[in-house]
Amino acid sequence: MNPRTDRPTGVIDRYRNLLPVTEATPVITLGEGSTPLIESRKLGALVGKGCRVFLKFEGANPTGSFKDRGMTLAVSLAAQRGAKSLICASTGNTSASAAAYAARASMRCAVLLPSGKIAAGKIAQAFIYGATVIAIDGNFDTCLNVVRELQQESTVAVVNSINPDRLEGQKTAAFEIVDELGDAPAIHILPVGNAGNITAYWKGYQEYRKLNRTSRTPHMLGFQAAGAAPIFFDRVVASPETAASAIRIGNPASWGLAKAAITESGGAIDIVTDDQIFAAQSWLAANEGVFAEPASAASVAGFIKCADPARRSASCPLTQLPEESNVVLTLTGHGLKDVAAVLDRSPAPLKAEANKESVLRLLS
Ligand code: AN7
Repeated sequence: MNPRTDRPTGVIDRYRNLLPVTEATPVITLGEGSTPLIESRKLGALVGKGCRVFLKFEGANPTGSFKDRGMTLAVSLAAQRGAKSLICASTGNTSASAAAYAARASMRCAVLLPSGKIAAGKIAQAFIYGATVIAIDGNFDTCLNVVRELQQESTVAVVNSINPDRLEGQKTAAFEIVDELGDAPAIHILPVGNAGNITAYWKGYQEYRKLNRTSRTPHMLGFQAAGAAPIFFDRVVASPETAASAIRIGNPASWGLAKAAITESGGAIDIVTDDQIFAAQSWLAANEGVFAEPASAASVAGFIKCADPARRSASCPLTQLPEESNVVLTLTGHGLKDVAAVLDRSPAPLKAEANKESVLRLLS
């Protein structure tokens, strides 16, 4: 606990009993977790029936994404096992988080990134936290294959979500939601890339159900970008394409686990186009004051799509949403990670002379 505020100093501190740590585990933390759960009345109004919609804003984590939850655990346990260096493949957020927690643990960190496909803010993070940044001529899936090879040949700790410690940490987001709402939501919506997060949430909700801390588990509803939707189309996408670079993944590592989460929860996987993603990102910022990166806006785009009975599929869990249900959307990363995605579609600023009349003319 933080001695002055009683606030937990991170997810290991907050949920120690439900995580695979011991007293001997050195806790490498930046105070991640305990992120805001923000109600959107405007999204709630789209489904009506007294339903409430909440945004779990993971952009408020120390490096600006949900990855910090898994990274505190993965790096703490790696440190306990004596690791001196970390490696990961990434579409940007995992590398930013790994680099930060490695710095915190005085470990070396190398990140393998698809060349030219990482948002500038995320690359800047990898550099400033002191990681060795390696650009690979290929996509994320190619990078992860190289990491898998390295895993067999060396003693570095791999901190991709193929490391189960990552998912253990990430499940704490589900705990927080139940702790705050008093029960699990009816539906949980989130973007899907490498499919670790949907797997982790489902694990968290199931564990809380077994402990009787919830009366139910939610339907898990995942959204992939239309050009990078291997789970939706049920086949590997060799050349995934989407402007939501974080989820530009064609062969997800947790594919099978994600399918299990969807099936067991009575959920679904669906797609949204880049245009829908950008429209949702803009809508969210301008209507709720919440700036999420494009991949995160897939949650909102998906909710908006499925709130419309004419556009959702018959199997969409929103079709049978009972009255007065809660729906939670995870916003996985902060909008400031990728400012180019916004500036590229924004107009130039209005120009005024440095006097009152000139400004007033523009406001009228
Ligand atoms: C903002 O950083 O895969 O389905 O290497 O950064 O658990 O992969 C990022 C994924 C959603 C998808 N939203 O989560 C990486 C990486 C954001 C992300 C996802 C990612 P998963």
